[in-house]
Amino acid sequence: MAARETGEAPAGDIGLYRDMLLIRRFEEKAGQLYGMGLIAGFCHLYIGQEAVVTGMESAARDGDQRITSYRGHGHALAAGMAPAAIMAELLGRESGASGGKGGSMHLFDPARGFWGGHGIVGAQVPIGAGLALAQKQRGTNDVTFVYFGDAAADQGQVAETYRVAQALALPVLFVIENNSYPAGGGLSGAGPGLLDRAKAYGLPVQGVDGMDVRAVRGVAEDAVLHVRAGKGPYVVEARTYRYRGHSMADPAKYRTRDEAARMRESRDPIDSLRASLLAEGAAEEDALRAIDREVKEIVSAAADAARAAEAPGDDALHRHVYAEV
Ligand SMILES: Cc1ncc(C[n+]2csc(CCOP(=O)(O)OP(=O)(O)O)c2C)c(N)n1
Ligand SMILES: [Mg+2]
Repeated sequence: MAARETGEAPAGDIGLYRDMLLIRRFEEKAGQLYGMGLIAGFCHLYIGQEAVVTGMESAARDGDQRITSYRGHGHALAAGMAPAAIMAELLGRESGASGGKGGSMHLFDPARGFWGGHGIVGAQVPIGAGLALAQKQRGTNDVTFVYFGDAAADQGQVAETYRVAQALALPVLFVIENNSYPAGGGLSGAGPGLLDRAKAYGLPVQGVDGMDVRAVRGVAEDAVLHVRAGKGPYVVEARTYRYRGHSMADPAKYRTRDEAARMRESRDPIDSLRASLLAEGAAEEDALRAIDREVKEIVSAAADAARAAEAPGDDALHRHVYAEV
C-alpha cells in the first residue's frame, strides 16, 4: 500500500476491511451525487469489485506504479489518493486531482504512482508496460500493476503487450478484473480462456476468486514476489462481479435483478470478511462499527468539500495544454 492521505489503515485483515469499505461508501456517495446532477459525463462505479484492488494493493509498496481503466475510483483510493481530491474531480472542481478537467475517468496522481484513469478500452495495458520498461531501465525493483477488464482482455494490443513484456522481462503484473460483463451486453469470454491466452506467450498465470480479499492478497503476494525478483511479467485473473450497471447510464437490462441481488447476498466481499473476522474472534463488533463510522465521515467530508469548492476559472482552459518547460 502506497503512502496515503486518509491516515494509516489498521494493519492486517481489519485494514483490508476498512479499505474495501472506504471504496464502497465512496462509490455509493458518488452514485448519489450523480443522481443529483452534480457529476457530469461518464461515471463507472466499482461496487462489488472492491476485493480485487484492495487485495492486490496490499502487496504493493512505495515506488510501485499502477494504471487502470475508466472504472478507477477504487484504484485511486487504494493507491492512497485523498478521497476529497477524487470527489472534487468527479464534480469538476479546481481542487480535484486533475484540476477539475479530467472527471471520473481521468484521475491521475504521479506522486502516488497512479497513472490514470483511461477511457479507451485496453489503452492502459501497453502504457503500463511502458511504465514498467522505465522502472527496469532505472534499475529499481518496483512493480507496475496494470488493471483491465474481461472485454479489454480480448484486444489485440493486450496480446501484443504480453509478448513484449515477456520478451523484455518487464516488471509488470497484469490484473484482469473479470466482472463477467463487457459494457452493456451479455457475458464476455468466448474463445480460449483469458489466462490460456497469456500462457500461450509463456507468461505465468494464476486465477483467483475476486470476491475473497484474503485469497486475492495471497495470489498478489506470490505474483509480486515473482515480478520483483526480476523474473518478468505475471498475469492474475480475478473473477468478480459488478453490482451496478456498466456506467450510471446503464439500466443493466441484460441480467435479472435477482442475479445481482443473489451475488450481493451470498458473495459480497465486505460482508463475507466482516462475518469471518467476527466468527474468528479477530475483531469485535464495536471496533468494526467504529471503522464504519470513520469511513462514512471521511466520505461525507469529501462530498461536502467538493460541493463547496469552485469550478476551474477561465484561465484554467489554457493550462496543461502544452508541457511547461
Ligand atoms: C477502444 C474502445 N472500444 C469501445 C469502447 C466502448 N466501451 C467502453 S467500456 C466497454 C466495455 C469494457 O468492458 P471490460 O473491459 O470488461 O471492463 P468493465 O467495464 O467491465 O470494467 C466498451 C466496449 C471504448 N471506450 N474504447
Ligand atoms: Mg467487464
